[in-house]
Amino acid sequence: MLKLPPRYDEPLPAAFFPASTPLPFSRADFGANFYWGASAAAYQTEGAWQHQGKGPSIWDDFTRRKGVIRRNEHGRVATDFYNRYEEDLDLARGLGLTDFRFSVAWPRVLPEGIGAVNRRGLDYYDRLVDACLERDLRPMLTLYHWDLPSALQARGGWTNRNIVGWFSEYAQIMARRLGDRVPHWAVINEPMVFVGAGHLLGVHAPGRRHLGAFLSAAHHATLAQAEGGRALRALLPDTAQIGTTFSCSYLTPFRPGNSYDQAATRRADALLNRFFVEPTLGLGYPVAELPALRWLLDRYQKSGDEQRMKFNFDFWGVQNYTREMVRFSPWLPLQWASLVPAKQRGVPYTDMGWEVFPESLYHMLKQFGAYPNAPQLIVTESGSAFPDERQGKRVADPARRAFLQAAIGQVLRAKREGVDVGGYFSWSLTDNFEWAEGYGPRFGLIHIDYETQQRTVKDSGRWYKSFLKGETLEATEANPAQQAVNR
Ligand code: IFM
Repeated sequence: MLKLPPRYDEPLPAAFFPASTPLPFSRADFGANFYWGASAAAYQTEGAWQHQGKGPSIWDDFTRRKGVIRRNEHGRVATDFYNRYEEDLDLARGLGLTDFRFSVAWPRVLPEGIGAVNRRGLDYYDRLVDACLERDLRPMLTLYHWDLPSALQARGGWTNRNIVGWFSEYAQIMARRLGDRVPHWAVINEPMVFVGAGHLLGVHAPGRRHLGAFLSAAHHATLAQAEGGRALRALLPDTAQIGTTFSCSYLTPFRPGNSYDQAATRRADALLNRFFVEPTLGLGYPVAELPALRWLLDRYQKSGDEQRMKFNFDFWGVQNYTREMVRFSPWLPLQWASLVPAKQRGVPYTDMGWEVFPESLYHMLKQFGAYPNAPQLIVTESGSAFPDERQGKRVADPARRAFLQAAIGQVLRAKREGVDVGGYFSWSLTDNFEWAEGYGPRFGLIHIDYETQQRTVKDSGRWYKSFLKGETLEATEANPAQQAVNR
């Protein structure tokens, strides 16, 4: 049977707007220095895949394989951000954002991954940064958002320990060129996703399904995230705020009173939420919960690595979309746990199949903020995908708008309870290429018509704009999701 994606029109299910949302609230509640942004990534938006000397990336290669991406889509044109960045930055400015997060395509700057620099590629990012600054948008630059140069993959990519040095050289090139103008640097985007989906599940580039590849890539990514931080700090000791970003999900046992599910939840938490975070603090990997990681230690960790994995980041980027429910599973050897899909649980879900559960962001901010030496947290991604339709000049997206309002409310809730949260970046500024899902799921505050590349600010974007202008979000009947809560 054809499974239609979920459509949520007003009134929305109550899950969109939890009663814990601290209404009313306005921008002023977050303080004057809070960063208000939106995020994007190179492969998902730039296009121009062979333009002006850019080398191929593993995503250029992976998307050429038949059947790995929905409808065999690819990022060769994407949202044409490479050519249209000024228009998009004008729109971002028009929304009243203070910050814009983008990533650099490593093979655009270094077509072979190392060695000769592609001057035109570097010039492009120079222009992009200047274009942000001209519009009073503070740039946050992510060094690695998954598009590894193919030339480095040919040498083993993340499974080759030399990647730590290759990555450091690349970081230094970017710091030397843009360090005078970029205040916020994010070293790596969501290591667990590109390592896990790319090396264990095989659904992302480079498409490997191998436990050894996963463990070695994971260890080298952990080393690279710290080494990248050190490279940036050495060159930009006074000017840069250096962070890195982590995917995370609030996890609860599927059967709350069941001790097997409870233990499985602790293991899944170690894998999905703690694995890349704790080594930065000098706590090492969560081996007690995941004994299988001894294999990683024995085979890939060298003497001195515990020190090398440490780095005192200025901020952690928290990237959260949903919660997961965990069930004991005898079939998954690494963690003996599986995630029960939202569809099977009968709860509202997004176009990604992810449960609509904005409180997850609050729980993860609390969890990360509870580490004794946690740096400042910045929500560098938060968002939701729903099918949108443009009607003339309008895109009515009540579900995304409510999700955005509720997520911002959950940030305030954590902040009021003492968590040091410095900013909120919505994923994403525009609709874009959603990896294995192609162009189907739409996360943007701005709609893209992929045939004409026409941009249309959605109702969620319009609401964000009025919120950033100072409008208060009231607990009134005017809010469609709140109506559902009040019914
Ligand atoms: O689109 C991705 C992004 O590249 C990384 N974080 C999650 C987003 C939604 O899946």
